[in-house]
Amino acid sequence: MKRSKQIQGHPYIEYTKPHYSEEEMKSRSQAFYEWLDTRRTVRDFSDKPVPKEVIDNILLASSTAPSGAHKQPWTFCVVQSAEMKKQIREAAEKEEYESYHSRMSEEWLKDLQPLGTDWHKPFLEIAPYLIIVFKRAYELDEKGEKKNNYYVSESVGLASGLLLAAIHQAGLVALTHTPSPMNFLSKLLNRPENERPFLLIPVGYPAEETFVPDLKRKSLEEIAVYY
Ligand code: IYR
Repeated sequence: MKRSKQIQGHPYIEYTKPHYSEEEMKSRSQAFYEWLDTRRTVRDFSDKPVPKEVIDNILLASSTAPSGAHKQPWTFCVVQSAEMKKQIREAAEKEEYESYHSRMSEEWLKDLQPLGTDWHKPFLEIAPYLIIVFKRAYELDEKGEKKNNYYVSESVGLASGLLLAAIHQAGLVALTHTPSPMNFLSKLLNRPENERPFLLIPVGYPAEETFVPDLKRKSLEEIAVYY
């Protein structure tokens, strides 16, 4: 039984972690890194259905992320309906067409060449689920008064990272898609004024034959400075 107590009038609950030996920690952390390193962004999806329970679980996993003042300032919209997916694809492709043809710089387009992206977004109709992550800029209480959320982008970014890890752990793949501008999603999904679209994440199985760019990840020396 976990012990509980009051601290300054607020409820606290005992927190314990299993104790690993240094050897165990080394092998666990290495195994976790090697497993995460097998996650890839995939752009070719299968239309094979995925049980809703899996999506429910990955959303709950994502929602364990730390957040400013524990406000959990996120809403996940899960789109399954073929009709809604079609509308999202049409609206996203319209914006992306503009982006690829006039809004993005030459340098940006060149940087994207190895990834093979363009304005066509068929995955928005093929993937069995589209998860649209919304950030909640503020809350409205019962009286309609604005209540603050804190570090909203940081919080929703953390939740999105855990979401991608949970998707990977379930044996599925995802694409972090950022159609720009994204406000068409608020309109199509009829979201309230306090919510802003953050990421559009198709989720499903990879297509039968899937190739991904042969990317290399930065070395420890490139990403870390020890003082
Ligand atoms: N949002 C566009 C373009 C795009 C931009 C970056 I930075 C990427 O890493 C990938 C794509 C699109 O989704 O195609």
